[in-house]
Amino acid sequence: MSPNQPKISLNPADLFDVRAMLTDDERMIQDAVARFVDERALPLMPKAFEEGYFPTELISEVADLGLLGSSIEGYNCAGLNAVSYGLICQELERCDSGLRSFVSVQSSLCMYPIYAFGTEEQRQRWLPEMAAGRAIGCFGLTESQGGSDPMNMKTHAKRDGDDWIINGSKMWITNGSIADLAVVWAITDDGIQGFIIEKDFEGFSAPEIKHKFSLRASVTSALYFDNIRVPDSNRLPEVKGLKGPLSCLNQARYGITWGPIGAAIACYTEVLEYSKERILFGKPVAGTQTVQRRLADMARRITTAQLLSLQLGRLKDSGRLSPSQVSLAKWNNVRMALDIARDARDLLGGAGITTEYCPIRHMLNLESVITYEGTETVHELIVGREITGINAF
Ligand code: TGC
Ligand code: FAD
Repeated sequence: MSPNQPKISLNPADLFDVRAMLTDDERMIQDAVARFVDERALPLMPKAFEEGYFPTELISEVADLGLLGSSIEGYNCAGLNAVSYGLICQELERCDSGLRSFVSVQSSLCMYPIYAFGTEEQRQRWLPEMAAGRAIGCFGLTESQGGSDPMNMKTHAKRDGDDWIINGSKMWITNGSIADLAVVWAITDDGIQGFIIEKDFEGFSAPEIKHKFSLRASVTSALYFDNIRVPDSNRLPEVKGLKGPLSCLNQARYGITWGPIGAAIACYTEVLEYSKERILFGKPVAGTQTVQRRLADMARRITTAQLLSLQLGRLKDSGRLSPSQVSLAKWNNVRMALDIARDARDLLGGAGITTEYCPIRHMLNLESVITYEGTETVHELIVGREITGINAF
């Protein structure tokens, strides 16, 4: 560096200028979602979280922005690349993990399997409606006896003429009670298969799970299937076996590597400003070595996560993505955000325990994010299996 070169001023929330590595289109998409978050979504979130509801008035707005099924080509979807989808998740989760969850489930877990494994008729029927936010979807894989081990599912579908009879239940299902359709994975004589269950099918119910301390601004439900008769035309014919649901999880987990970066940035920027203004022992608390080390550590971990997700996105866009790379990034980035949210909460002192500041809300949300879409341990073991060649599950 020449001694005369002017000092470059760095953005504390983007110390390695990751934004400069984005294309103009990617930056434009990020800015549009950031504006929506700041102006429309963020003002609603503390109340929604406190009172425990998902602000459904945002659905048509996220649809108008093209955020539902944004990676899908055709069917009135935006056909964006993977990095753009990641940036969408990052900005939405800067608001609240519940808002990002809504979009992840609709896009990656419900629209994606219909697009990838459905018939043309199913795509034509559901995808444009879902892109417009007029039909809401959910994804039923987890069951109460153990979500980490979906191969052990009990929900089953039995062939009956041109129909299937489905019995069983699913647990912890995002969007369940507000969904018009559920993509449900059930065991059949021919292995695991996916079915589209419509909300008015007789024998289907989706009661909301209450008393949550986490993801309070998101709908979480149980799904019950009591002798539901489902026509074969509602079966997803193009996939059999666990690789069906796991391929969907791959899409959603990829987005989840980006989302928590947004949550972490929200906590870090808020506490950075607070600690510069908080005067203790006659000086800003940000002027103490301990607090500076903690803030610097947050910046270090956010920077690492940003670089990880961007490279993951570039790998995905070039068709070179491996599921274990997604696992490593989901594990790293959610852990990073949860640790930052907890530390930011502490740096706010007593002020950190109300919804006036965001860290406690993000911290509580991230307790779900570290569990769903594969727990931290599941992702560690996927990476462990990749590097040792030994399955430790
Ligand atoms: P294994 O028996 O080896 O493999 C089965 C088949 O699946 C293939 N496969 C994948 N395909 C695509 N993407 C992936 N990530 C895949 N992983 C495996 C595999 O090649 C094989 O195919 P084939 O053709 O040979 O049959 O199964 P495994 O040992 O890999 O799986 C074990 C384990 C523990 C990794 C898996 O069961 C697992 O991931 N468990 C965690 C379950 C989970 O994440 N559930 C999430 C539920 S959905 C949710 O939480 C939504 S929250 C949404 C929100 O609100 O945002
Ligand atoms: P378990 O699988 O019972 O795990 C319990 C503990 O055991 C965990 O700490 C786990 O890491 C550990 N463990 C598991 N296996 C091993 C092992 N081999 N070695 C060591 N430790 C192990 N599911 C859906 O299908 N659709 C949804 O939309 C959805 N949304 C969700 C929303 C929320 C808010 C939450 C909380 C969950 C949601 N889930 C959804 C379910 C989620 O995917 C599961 O909670 C998750 O997969 C873990 O399953 P489990 O809760 O049954 O925990």
